[in-house]
Amino acid sequence: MDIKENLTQLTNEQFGLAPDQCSDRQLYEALLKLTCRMAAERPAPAGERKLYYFSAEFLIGKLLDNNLLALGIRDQVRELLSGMGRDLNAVEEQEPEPSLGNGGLGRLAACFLDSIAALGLPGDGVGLNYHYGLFHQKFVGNKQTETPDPWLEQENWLISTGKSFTVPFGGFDLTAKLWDVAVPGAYNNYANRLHLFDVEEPAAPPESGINFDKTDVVHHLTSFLYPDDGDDQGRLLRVYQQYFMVSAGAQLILQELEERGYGPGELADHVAIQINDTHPSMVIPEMIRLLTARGLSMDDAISQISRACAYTNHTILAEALEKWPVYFIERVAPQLVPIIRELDRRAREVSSDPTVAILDNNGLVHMAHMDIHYGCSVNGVAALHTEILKKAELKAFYDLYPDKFNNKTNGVTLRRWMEACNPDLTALIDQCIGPDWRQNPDQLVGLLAFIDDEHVLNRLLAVKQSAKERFCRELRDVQGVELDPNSLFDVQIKRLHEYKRQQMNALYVIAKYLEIRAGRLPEKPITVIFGAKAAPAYVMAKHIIHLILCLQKLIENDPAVRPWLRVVMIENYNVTWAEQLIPAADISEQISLASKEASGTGNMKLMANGAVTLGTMDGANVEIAELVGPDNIYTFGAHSDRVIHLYDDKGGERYRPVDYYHTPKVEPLVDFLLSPELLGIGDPYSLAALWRDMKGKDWFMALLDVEEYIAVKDLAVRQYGDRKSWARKMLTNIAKAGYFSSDRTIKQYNEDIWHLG
Ligand code: 26Q
Repeated sequence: MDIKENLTQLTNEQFGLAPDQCSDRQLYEALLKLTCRMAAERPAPAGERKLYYFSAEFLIGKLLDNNLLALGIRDQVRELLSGMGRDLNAVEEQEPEPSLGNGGLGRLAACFLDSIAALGLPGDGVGLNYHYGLFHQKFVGNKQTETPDPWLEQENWLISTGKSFTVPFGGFDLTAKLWDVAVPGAYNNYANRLHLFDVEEPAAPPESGINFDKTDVVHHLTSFLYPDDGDDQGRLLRVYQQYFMVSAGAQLILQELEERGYGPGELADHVAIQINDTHPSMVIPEMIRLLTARGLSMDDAISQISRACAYTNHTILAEALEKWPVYFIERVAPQLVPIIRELDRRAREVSSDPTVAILDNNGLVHMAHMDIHYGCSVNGVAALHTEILKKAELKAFYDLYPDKFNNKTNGVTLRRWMEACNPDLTALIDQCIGPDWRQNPDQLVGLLAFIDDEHVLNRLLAVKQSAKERFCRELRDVQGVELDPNSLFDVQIKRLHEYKRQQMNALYVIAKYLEIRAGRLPEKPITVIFGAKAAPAYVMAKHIIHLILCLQKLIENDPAVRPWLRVVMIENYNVTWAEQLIPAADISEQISLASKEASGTGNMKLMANGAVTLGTMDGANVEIAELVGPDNIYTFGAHSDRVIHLYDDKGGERYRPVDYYHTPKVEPLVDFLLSPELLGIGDPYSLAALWRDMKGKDWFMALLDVEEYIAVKDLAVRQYGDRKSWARKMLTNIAKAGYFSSDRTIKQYNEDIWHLG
């Protein structure tokens, strides 16, 4: 049966209507059913070894468009609908976004599943079915407020498997029901699965706000995704979530192993487990528990798990490394405590260095330490990040196990982040180099043959211009803000964190504001666009959002400045906004304090869509800079070795923000936070708190780099005026983006770690 007949049958069955009589909503539901069914019918890829990618987050974003593309029916459906006078985009707007992740780590997991399936490798995701994803952000009185984000509708992507597992918590058992989301592979006829576990009786929706009874574990275990800055009261529930996920996941692995005809003693030959940061680390003791219960000796169980498991580190911020009090684990999963103690005892036999122990003197279990001792691989997510892990953060472990350490520079799926979100650019690339770059993204370098082709350069500029216009229409419709699509779009989109230094970008805005007020106009009107959520309990991050929103307001109401400089913060920035904004960006802001951003992945998405990076030598920016060369990127700021030196007490040289504050260029910018203009708009307490912090603490050294940042950004704005030369920069960035395809990353994981046969 072809697509048209299928769709007609579905709309008839469900609504008693022909497709052309259906509302967008009805068409969405019918297409969801159709694609869900087609994907679910596909077989899993075969292989001697199967991967289980364990992650507390899978930020999958909307799935309809993505799945139509992977199933190879996107163009067909689009034409079918347009033949009926309907628009696929309008239908796709009906889909709620599943925001089952905080940011980079969760989105990376989603890109990886897409690539694993596209490469035809056997690999499933294992995670939790949160009923509310990351909170919905609203701005009220120039401040962020949070409301719950329900995404699960009656019609959704979850496939009921009928499978369930009993998870033994201290004092009670809980049934984990397994739901699957099908992950169809592009270019083949296979599909993998994203396994999402849920409680049997999820709680009713909360009455208001995002607070709930965190002690009612039975009903609330899967209610909410935790924000990446865990507040204390939720910490215990987070451990419950983690154990629920890994226990049910480990039981699923053993069940599938048995179904494939293998015994528990053959686990490592047939199973690879990737631990996405430390959130799933309890899978190690849990699997040991299950294996010994099935008759393996402790030695054999440890040997199996150690060959099967691999760990990815995503952060070098010490405060983000998970350490759970042993009494938490005693309460949540007491059966794991003797196993963890045994693992600690054995680790102490390998090394007497107390800094590599699993259990420390304060009764904390260091989850990463367990992963490193009892996994076969430890990887960082960009070259610089892995080097810093080896030389600094995890040096003691690197000395112990040099062969376990390896780098896997992140990547993004170009199917979602070019093909799906930027069809005009995709068409232009196809016309230049043909369609094969999809399966072989390195072929994008073929675009360099057009570096002097005026026609191609002009079309590239036109593609960018129309993406900007499209974005402006969307923003006007949704948020009521009108922007100038002829201005330069300077884009910083990522979680709000002090180390990412949105505050430094705000200081640039202040610098420009003051110059324009003084009569010095920029070469080109600039629109500074932010998208960022702050963890609800992260006070300083909220002060920074407040500052940005106050600047937005100030400039909106200033007719002298407004034609030259605008600031806008997108409300509720999420994957769906990213898909619209990334094609429209001219400058990609990647300005973290060097050494702090493990990789970044937005930098890759923006580059692939022709934005030019303005960044520090941090994370994957370093690799971007190497690939595109100095003419096609703007870099600035202190390098990571200097930053690391400024942090350690040994050198005697410490960073003191006041030394940088008391300079003629910087002081007026910082002091503007307390200007009558801003105090007239904002909350004096919040602005003063931020002012005090910048001057007196500035832990992430914004003042160290701000002068150079402003100078380099001004240079970029000037050079943007030379349209032809800018188009060449754009083209070079796109041409070199092939390296950042997650297909490349996954091939490397497979070759070096998973060996999926
Ligand atoms: C921890 C404890 C309690 C509650 C929440 C958390 C938590 C949750 C999520 C801590 C961290 C995260 C997410 C981290 C993250 O997204 N890291 C990013 O990973 C990307 C993919 O590798 C990198 O590109 C980014 O550089 C890195 O910041």
